[in-house]
Amino acid sequence: MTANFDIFSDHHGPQMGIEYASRDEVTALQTSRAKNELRHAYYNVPHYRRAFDEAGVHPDDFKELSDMSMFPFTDKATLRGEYPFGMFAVGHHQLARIHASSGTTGRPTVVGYTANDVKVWSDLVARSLRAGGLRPKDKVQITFGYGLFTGGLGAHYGVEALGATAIPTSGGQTERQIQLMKDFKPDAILGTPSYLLNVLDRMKKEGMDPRESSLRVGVCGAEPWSEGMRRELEEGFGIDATDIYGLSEVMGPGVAQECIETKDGLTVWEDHFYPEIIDSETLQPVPDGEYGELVITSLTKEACPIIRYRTHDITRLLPGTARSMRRLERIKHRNDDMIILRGVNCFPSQFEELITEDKSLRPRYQCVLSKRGRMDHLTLLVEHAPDLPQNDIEDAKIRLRRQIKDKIGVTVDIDIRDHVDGGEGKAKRLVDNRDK
Ligand code: DLL
Repeated sequence: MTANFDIFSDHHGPQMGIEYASRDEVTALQTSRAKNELRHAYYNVPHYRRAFDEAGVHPDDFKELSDMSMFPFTDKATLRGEYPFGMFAVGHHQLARIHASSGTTGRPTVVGYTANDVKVWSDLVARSLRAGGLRPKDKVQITFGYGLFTGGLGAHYGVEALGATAIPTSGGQTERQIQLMKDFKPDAILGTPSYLLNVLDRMKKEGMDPRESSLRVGVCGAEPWSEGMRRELEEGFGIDATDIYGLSEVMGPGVAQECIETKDGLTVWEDHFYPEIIDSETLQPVPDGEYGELVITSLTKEACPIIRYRTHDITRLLPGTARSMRRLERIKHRNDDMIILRGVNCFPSQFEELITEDKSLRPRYQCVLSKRGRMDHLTLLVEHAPDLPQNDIEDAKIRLRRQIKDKIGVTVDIDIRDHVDGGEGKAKRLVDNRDK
């Protein structure tokens, strides 16, 4: 789908302001903000003072952006170790909100926001949604979960800050979502791509044509998704679908957003975040254009400044296009999602690319790891298209197995079913049964 949308049109406003600032202006702003943020972290969060002292660095050593590499990393384990409020730089009376990320194991990571943090976050989500194709006149169905997860409330405040109308349906209850969609006629929908695919499939199953819905745009994120998934959603609903990125430890949704006019990766809002890509083995920064792990430093956060947070997301930094700030390539996987099969490294996203190319399969799948003897073994559960005859299922199975062998170089078992649970929030792509 191409965006029938003009960036110069009146409802977008002129190309001015920080989104279109020159590289030099962005660098100057980042440098002065990073100095403040490093000092704020050092003087107000005991963990950072300890970690900087141990590394032998002081905020005054920071003179230019490349000096950031002297400072120690922060990761999920750091936040867990400081559970619940050890990473907060302000007193409780200054907090407007607390969120937490459940994670699959261990203690949750907890993040706090001052009223100003909530305002900045809302403005960044509003900026993201506008870049992703939303307009102030739009009605927006928000299917991200509301609660401790940052998706629902983060999106909600952004929709309101944009001046648009929020329809806070949260996740799940798909039939009700569809009924409300028919009755309220939203212009846009926000949610995880796997959940929007659920909605699409349910509509078709009930004999509706999703292309006849009132939707014009979908802004999707919170989990990796592929170009194939984008195609499914765009063609299925007759919409433009753009990508939104963020993580709770850094803020929530709205750290980076794909612009609808180019759909070429996610612009990082560099006035509030300083992104780096590191080699996850040497932990050294790599130049723009090279792949590695994304590390983010907040530049303006009051309640929970975050210094060099290791996201574990694999991507690379690219020059700006629709905006002057740098882009992240679509995030296809995390380095902790890697599966190693007889020495070959692979990721769920690679299977997804092949699955979405096959019309007899749906991009609803799960990678199940188990042990066979001493060897790791992978079974790929995949859903087939509705009403596919048994013979075609068998053919699809042989085809996919061969494709995986040829293109990824691994041998896996394929189990094609009429239903694979897609979940209501983030899809669980990897199930590790190796201990069972
Ligand atoms: O998922 C925040 C969010 C909500 C982002 C709604 C976008 C929309 P967490 O639960 O802390 O926060 O999970 C963060 O999710 O490190 C990525 O691995 C993954 N992720 C988030 N957005 C994308 C995306 C929210 N657009 C983790 N593409 C991140 C790929 C994504 N992965």
